[in-house]
Amino acid sequence: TGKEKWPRGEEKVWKEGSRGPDRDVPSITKSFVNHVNTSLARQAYNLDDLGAYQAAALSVRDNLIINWNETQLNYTRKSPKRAYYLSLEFLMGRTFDNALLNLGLKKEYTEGVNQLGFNLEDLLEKERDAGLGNGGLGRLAACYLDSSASQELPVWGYGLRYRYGIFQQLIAPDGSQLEAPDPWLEHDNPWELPRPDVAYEIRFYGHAERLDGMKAVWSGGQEVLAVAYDTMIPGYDTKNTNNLRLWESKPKRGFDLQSFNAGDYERAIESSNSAAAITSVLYPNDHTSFGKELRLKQQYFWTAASLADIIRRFKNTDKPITEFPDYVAIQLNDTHPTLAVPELMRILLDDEELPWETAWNIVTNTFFFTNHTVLPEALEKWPVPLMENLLPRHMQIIYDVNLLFLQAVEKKFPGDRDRLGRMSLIEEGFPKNVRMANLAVIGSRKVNGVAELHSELLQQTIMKDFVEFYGPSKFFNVTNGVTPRRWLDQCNPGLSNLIQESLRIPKADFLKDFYKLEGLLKYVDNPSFQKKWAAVKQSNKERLAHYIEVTLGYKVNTQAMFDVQIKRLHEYKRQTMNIFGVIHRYLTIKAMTPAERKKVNPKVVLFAGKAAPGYYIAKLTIRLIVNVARVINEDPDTKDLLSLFFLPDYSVSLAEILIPASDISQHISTAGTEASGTSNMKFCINGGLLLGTVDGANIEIAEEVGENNVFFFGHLTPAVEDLRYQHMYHPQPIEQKCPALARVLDEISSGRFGDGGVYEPLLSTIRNVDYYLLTEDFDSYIQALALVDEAYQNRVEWIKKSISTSAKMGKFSSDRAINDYAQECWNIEAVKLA
Ligand code: B1N
Repeated sequence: TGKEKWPRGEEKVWKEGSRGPDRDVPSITKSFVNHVNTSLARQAYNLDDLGAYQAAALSVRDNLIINWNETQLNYTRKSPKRAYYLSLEFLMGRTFDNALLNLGLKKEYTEGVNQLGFNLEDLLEKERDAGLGNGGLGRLAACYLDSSASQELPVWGYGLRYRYGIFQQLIAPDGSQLEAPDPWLEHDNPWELPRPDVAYEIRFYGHAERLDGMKAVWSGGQEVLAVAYDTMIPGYDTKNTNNLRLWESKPKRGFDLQSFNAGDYERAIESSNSAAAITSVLYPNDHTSFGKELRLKQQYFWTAASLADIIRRFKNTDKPITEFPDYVAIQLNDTHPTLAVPELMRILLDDEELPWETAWNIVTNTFFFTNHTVLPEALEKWPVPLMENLLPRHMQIIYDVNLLFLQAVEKKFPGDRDRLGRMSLIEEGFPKNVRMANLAVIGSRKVNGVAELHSELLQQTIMKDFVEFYGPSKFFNVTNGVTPRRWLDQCNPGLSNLIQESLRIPKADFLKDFYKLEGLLKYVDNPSFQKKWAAVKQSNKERLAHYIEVTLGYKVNTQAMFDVQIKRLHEYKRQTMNIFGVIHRYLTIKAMTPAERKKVNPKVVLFAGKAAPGYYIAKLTIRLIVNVARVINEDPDTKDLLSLFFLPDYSVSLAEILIPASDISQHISTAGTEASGTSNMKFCINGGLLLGTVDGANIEIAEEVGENNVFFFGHLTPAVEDLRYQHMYHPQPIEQKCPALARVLDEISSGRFGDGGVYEPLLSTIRNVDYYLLTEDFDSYIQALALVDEAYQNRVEWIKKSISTSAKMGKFSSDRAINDYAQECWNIEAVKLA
């Protein structure tokens, strides 16, 4: 609206004073030098790579801020409906390279820092990963921010600014995992903007006094300050720049003056320490809910601050509160932010003084809920006594919601007490627990899983009663996706360039419309293209080999097949089956004659991943892998044919090196346990083939790329329940069930890979209950591995598979996924910059 009055002072002076973006080399170097001299107070004489990275980052940040300001002003003026992505985890990785790519300034910065005596690649390496997440769930949130910004959708992320992200993983001399803190903020973070003026007081404890009706007053207790830090999220090939707002906790006052004056200094800082503790560290457990008070505090602190911020922004539009759901959609990333449901009720009832019905209507039209796992140990439950103490008013609201809800269930299914028991927000027991998934379902407009199979399973199992109550239309699927900017162009520039040359379209065309990759199909049989395709893979393997040599001191054979499994360590993901398979291969090669060995497909097996610090079996698995590697890599009989590495401290940045270099990757969870998986998508985009079970998004990948291009094995989901029942009630010795696996376990027990006794607790989980059914799938796994070897021997056929796979991965762009959410849930549209 060009006719708006200039808000302050002389428009001309403002306009002349405002700097445009620095897009040419001279402006970039000028800005860089200026930041060196002023922001860092340094000069050419005392500037190292770290300093140069910081100066370059600050100059890029200036560009981002200019775009961010323009975008946010545009949103404010147009007041479109907005969506908010509430996630306790954002696994962003590095920002610098991605910002350059999205701004389209990589060439200019390469040239600029070169003129000043630096190498851009070296500067990129100086940045620490923002590791504010555990794995897939957190990385998905990061991909969704990139896609939202790139498609000019008005979406903000809300999370916590952990002072320590996911721990650093070290490997001890005995092979086991050690954890060290991740001080990612040590050298300042140039990518964030502190917003000390954006702060909210968050209450804990105290008491809630009921007024008449459904209202109450919550007072007393402790108040903690939530302070905003903003991270700019640039869209690709657009000026549109969105925001990720992370909250830091601070004491409301520096310290308790009363105790201080009374001379009790320790007590004076105690409460200030406990306030700061809330955002001090990311919980490193995925797929387990512990019931720890600090975790509940994190969840409330974050949801309350985010809602206060969202409501303040909404109120600035002067719309009546009843129109809230017309302007605001909030996505709950798993159950972690479910307290937002009673918190919004509290605000609407107690502050806005709306009647219950009106308030509940607003709530249930605002929230949308994504579930990410069906594993029972991951389902969040909070002990009622803990909730009552920490959040007394929310507990009242939860009881009220429950009462009205169960009355409605009773009306629809009269006399069905079991059903009421299952659907209740309160699980009976000592103590009672609040079931967060039930609360999230009841409080949301729609509920989705993250891949077709997972969404089906949800509806058939943990949400069955709710599907029967609400009808099926409340439940749907959004298959996950990943951003092609980071997971193709940024991590694999060689491949991205080759694709561009061949398709003869601007990069932005296929990076923003990923289905365009299908154009590659016409080159599948073209020998010169095949050669180029293979050459890119080869150079990525060499890049990885260099990394392995630098970090582990081993030279690897880059002519060998690279077989990769990288993900959190978990029994359901069955890294155990992979390492047992490696041992099986080792024993097989050992038993061969030299002539037979000549026919073996040489292979490098790579693992990486962190184990939750308290997850004993997962940590033992790491120890086993490391110690098996020590034996295999030193054995002169086999080491040219088989080598094995555990790469420590898996991260987004390490994934960016590993994924483009893989020939085959493993996604071998017990059928029905991996909700989706997202690295499976990243490997296939980069022309790595997939060895997997019929689980999660593997199924949809095979549907897209063709089953002949995927190596599937193992039992299917419907068989799993039966098999487990058999294992429980008709156990059979492992020697009968699966002799090949029994042999491998015996070799481990016998001490072939170091003290066998160490691994007994791990081996006995498989010999006894075998909950994840290794003994059922191992034989078909070994057969599948043999098929992989056979296929790799015909290199041309393999390359064809690789090209055809990449070409058909369009569906798995997070642009598609985010559009599904925008249309199915949020009802938001792109907001163009004028
Ligand atoms: O979410 C990913 C999926 O692709 C994976 O299959 C799924 O395992 C992962 C509690 C989780 N599910 N649940 C979690 C993380 C942290 C936590 O505290 C649970 N992570 C997943 C993206 O949809």
